[in-house]
Amino acid sequence: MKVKVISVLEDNYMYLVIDEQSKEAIAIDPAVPHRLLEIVSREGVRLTALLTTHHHWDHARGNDALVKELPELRVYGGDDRIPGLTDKVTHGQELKFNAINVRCLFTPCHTSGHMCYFTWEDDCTDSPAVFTGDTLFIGGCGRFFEGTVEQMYHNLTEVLGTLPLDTKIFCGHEYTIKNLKFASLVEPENEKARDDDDKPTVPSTLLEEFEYNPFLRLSEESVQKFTGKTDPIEVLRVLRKEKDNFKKPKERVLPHAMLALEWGLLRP
Ligand code: GBP
Ligand code: ZN
Repeated sequence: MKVKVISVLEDNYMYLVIDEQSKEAIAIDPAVPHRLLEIVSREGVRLTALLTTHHHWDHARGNDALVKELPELRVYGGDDRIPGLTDKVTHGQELKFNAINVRCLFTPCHTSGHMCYFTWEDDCTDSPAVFTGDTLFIGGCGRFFEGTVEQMYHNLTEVLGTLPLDTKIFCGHEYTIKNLKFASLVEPENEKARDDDDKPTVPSTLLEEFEYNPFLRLSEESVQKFTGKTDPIEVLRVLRKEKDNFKKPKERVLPHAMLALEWGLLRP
């Protein structure tokens, strides 16, 4: 199983997953059809299915054009708002595309019909992979547009957090640098939360995420201290609220500098 990572639009990822034996492939969130088709033909593979994580246009808007081009395509997803949907999937449902196995994981909250897709290959020693759309990012998580903190807690701890630790994480957006800036604000003492530019983008692994992603570290004392809460759901609620407001890190520093000036601690 080979995963081609394709950067599109401002900061989205779409993915082409290839079964090298059969030369058949499936795509995850193919938002820019002509880019996908270019790669499909360059790789010499046959595209058989689209897996859509959620209905947002920057993930799902390519479906119609692809189905027009390749009318046999199956379109999987968990939300009726997904264009071209042919197969609505449910939690735990397993799909098979030659040697590629997919388990659908229902993770509502970013949108009410969000699905993640856990994949592994038959008779293969490779690590499994999970396509997390806008539920889990490298170093962060998705906004709660259509769901509750309780749902995201369940998604992060029970659904994604219990996958094998070596599972590769392929997410829907490249937000890593900004997420790690927030992570090092939450846990300044956590070496792993540093916002070095050479930090991995996709894929990371679940084990790595447990080391620096504050949204998967709700029981850590440092994260509890930052949020002023101990109940993990409350910790998550505060973390998400802080991240929603975490726009321009410099603005957070500025008021302190102004105060220091006022107090005569700094020379203008
Ligand atoms: C930033 O802060 O860098 N660019 C901004 C954030 C996923 S995309 C943009 C943002 O809010 N991104 C969404 C998110 O969940 N971010 C996690 C975070 O900020 O921590 N989207 O494109 C977003 O889902 C969208 C599309 C949203 C259609 C609503 C509709 Br309707
Ligand atoms: Zn989204």
